[in-house]
Amino acid sequence: MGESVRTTDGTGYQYTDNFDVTDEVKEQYDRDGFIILRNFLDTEEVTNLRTALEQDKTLEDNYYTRDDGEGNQAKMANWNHPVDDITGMIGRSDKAAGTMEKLLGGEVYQYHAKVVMKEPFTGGAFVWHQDYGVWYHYGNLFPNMGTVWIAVDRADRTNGCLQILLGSHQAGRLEHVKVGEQARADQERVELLAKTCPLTYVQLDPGDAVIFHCNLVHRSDQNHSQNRRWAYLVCYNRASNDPVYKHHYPNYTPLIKVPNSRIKGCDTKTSYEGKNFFKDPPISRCERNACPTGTDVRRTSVPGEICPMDVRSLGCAVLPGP
Ligand SMILES: O=C(O)CCC(=O)C(=O)O
Repeated sequence: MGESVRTTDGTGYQYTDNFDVTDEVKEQYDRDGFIILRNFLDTEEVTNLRTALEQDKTLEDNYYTRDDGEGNQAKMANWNHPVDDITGMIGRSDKAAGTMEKLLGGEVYQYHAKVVMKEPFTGGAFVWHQDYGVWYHYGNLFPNMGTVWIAVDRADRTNGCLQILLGSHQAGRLEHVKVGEQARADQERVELLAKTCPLTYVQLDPGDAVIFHCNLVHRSDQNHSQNRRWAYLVCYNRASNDPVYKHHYPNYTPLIKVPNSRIKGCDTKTSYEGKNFFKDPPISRCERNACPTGTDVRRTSVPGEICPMDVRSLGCAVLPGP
């Protein structure tokens, strides 16, 4: 990778309820592809979130894994809709959804939320990718999408924190290929980009957040440390960017925003009802071989192009034809 390696230590905005997406914040997001909000969740909020996730039996029942191609498995639980529990209140809060609306320039809805669970010693890696590298294939016509990534535990270089190529979103969408069970951005292009987009380790304390653009190239290492690294991610789509293909993530669903105070005010028990967990079936159950072109949802794409079925193992049968 490139010569210039940075960390986010000492950078970012201290979040308070007075935080606003000023012109300066927006310019930074547009230039770098991300912003960091320290203390995005205060100590009580992140403690409540952590407790809720640790006690949540549905996470245990609904998590799935993705082979990282390096001998470990990335582990995550993934659901679609925000409800009234603490995870939903965070996703619907003014500080998450409201900030995202200002960064993306219009009304947003929750495209999905997930908990990425990097357990001590065994936590899997994520290969270099752009979220839009995959979401594009689901019929999101514009990259008007982004993620609020919240540290539930401290995330640093020792336990596999997020790594980004600063400003790489400006390159637009890259080609992706399958590695292990993940989609990896074109390696040569990533290496070339890394010469000008500094590799940056996003080191965060619990409650800190990084909000990033869907074309920002990112990855994370395996966790070889004794420290767990869990994160809670809420991914948003612009309401105007309603996906044109029906798939496992939702079409536009109005998001009912709530004031930040509701995060502390809500029950710390998480709820299952209405969330619509999406548990990726194992790759062996993918019906991609039945697909006439072996490629994508429309069954018209160029052979060899990355297939959403391959990436997420949806099974062709669940998606409409052309
Ligand atoms: O949390 C991480 O380490 C990376 C997660 C990620 O890149 C993803 O879920 O797409």
